[in-house]
Amino acid sequence: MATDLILHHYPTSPFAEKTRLALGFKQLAWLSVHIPPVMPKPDLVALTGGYRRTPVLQVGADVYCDTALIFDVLEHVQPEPPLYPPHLKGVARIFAQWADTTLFWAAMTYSIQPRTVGGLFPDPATAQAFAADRKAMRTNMTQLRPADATSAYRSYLRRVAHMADEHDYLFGAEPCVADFAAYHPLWFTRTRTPAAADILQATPSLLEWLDRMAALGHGRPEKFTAQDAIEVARRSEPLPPGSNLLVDSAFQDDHGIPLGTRVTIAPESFGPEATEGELIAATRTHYSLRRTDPRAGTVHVHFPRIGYVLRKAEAP
Ligand SMILES: N[C@@H](CCC(=O)N[C@@H](CS)C(=O)NCC(=O)O)C(=O)O
Repeated sequence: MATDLILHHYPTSPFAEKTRLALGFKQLAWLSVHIPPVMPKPDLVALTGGYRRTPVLQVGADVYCDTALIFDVLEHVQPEPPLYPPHLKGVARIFAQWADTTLFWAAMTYSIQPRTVGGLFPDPATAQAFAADRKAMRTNMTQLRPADATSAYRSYLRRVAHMADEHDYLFGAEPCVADFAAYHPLWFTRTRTPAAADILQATPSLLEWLDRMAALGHGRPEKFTAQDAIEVARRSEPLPPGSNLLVDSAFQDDHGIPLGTRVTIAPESFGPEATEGELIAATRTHYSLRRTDPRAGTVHVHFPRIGYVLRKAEAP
């Protein structure tokens, strides 16, 4: 059974940084496959069947989409130190969901502005290709106006700083999922758009917390190619529901869609690309699809339940 953790990501992605830092926190070894930041992504899509967001975690022929689910897998693989300490489980997950959505979009809209865009891309053509790619991804979401995003980001930074004023990490003496989720949008502002990072100066306790988080490192990455990752999938058997790296397997039917149905799963917002396959699990926490790819063979692709839309596939 292949057990190597293979992370498909690119260096400048905030959600990838969230995951790299969690790998560092847990001191894990992992294989690093760099993917393109914009479509097309044929090697990634050979594994996911459509999902194109960053990052994706592969273990053998099991493909885990979205950092919310990837964090559950990392916790399963290496329970210590915990991302979900028992006394913080509820509040830390709810905070993380806020940080990955509301805080993230305020930070991105504030950070990517005319005075920073020159520093983000090597040339105007790359900047244009990026803008067009992300515009197409935003078809299913409402967008903040830049000035509103700035006001919101300032307030959010102050609120999170109140937490960092009290202890070394947001909820106490150790980091938990909440810290990783709040870290990556601020990391983007600080490291990717330094011309806009002045907004962080008003909250010195956050700057110290950012340094403490950065010191967790990225664990032990080793370079790997996309072709080798696809070969790992092709040679591996996907794990049956109940014995994979996810927490639960009991069927929970909220949609009137039985297991065995051909379905599609797509993000609720940001990125309309759907994955099609046979529904083999729909649990309280996640969906799993089985699909067969000409290059990767039979794979199981897993999504968190929250934030994803499940539909019956259209008849061919
Ligand atoms: N909820 C997703 C969000 C992932 C996400 O939006 N990632 C950004 C990069 S930081 C993305 O996919 N951008 C488009 C791309 O990389 O193709 C997660 O937690 O993984």
